[in-house]
Amino acid sequence: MARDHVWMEGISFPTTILGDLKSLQDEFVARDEDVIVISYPKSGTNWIKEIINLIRTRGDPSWVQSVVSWERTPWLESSFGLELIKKQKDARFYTSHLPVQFFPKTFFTSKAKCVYIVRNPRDILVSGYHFWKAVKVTKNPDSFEGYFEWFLQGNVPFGSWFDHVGGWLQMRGKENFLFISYEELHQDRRASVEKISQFLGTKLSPEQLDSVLKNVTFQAMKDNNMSNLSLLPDTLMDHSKACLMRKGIVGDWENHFTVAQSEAFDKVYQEKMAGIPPASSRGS
Ligand code: PPS
Repeated sequence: MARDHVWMEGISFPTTILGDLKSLQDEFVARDEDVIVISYPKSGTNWIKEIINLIRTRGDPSWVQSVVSWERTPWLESSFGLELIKKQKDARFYTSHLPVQFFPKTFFTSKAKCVYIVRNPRDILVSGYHFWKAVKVTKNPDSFEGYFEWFLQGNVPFGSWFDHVGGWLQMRGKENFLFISYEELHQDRRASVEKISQFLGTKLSPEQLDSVLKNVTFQAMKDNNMSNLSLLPDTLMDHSKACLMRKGIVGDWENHFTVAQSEAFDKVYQEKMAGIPPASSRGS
């Protein structure tokens, strides 16, 4: 059954969002040793999480093959995730889709390391259109045309892509921030994993690196029930309608957008992103 969004300060969220984001912002204490993956939904969050989990285990896949991803790398903005983060001891690793203005204040004065993944927003739109149809804790799109408009207006989970990316890109240049793109991961997975492990200060042997790479292919993650979200409870997701590991390609938007939609998207992109240089990847 379709649900609606929850609105806070003009931003729409899934109904699983913490009721009190203000307390999270004021009271959560980020630690210098924390590692956080931050992203706009459908950017490749789970891919980066898997890579970092495997870097942390130096390529040993037993952890990613035995513990579900939302317990390995909990969500900061859900009460379930927040409780797990509080129980994590050293070297906490968690994740968030929150826009920058909702993030815990202590984070900005800490040395916590953040990996922010960006993706071509056209592919994000397509990925979200398919995924949100199956999610029971947010508003479900009923047509691609309708969802296209919602996306441009920012009436989608976690708000406008343009505002999210524009907000977080202000952190560019800080040494505890790494911006990486879905497209560069696709183009050169080995170089990207090396870049992430270097950022995290973990030196991998050639064998360990090979094992990370082997376990983060699209097929390996699709086949891993601990990573593909197939074990999410039916109360959250209708697994007959969509799956996380859908296509995993660059440029699927070209199979969905009409010429008119492509032109309309470009126009909004130019307007909203004027003056904001793209991250390490193409945003357009
Ligand atoms: S979520 O629900 O917001 O956390 O989704 P997120 O993980 O950010 O994004 C899901 C998309 O990432 C693709 N994905 C991958 N692509 C290539 N290789 C690997 N290993 C991989 N893992 C996840 C996934 O297929 C979703 O993209 P689409 O375009 O829908 O296939």
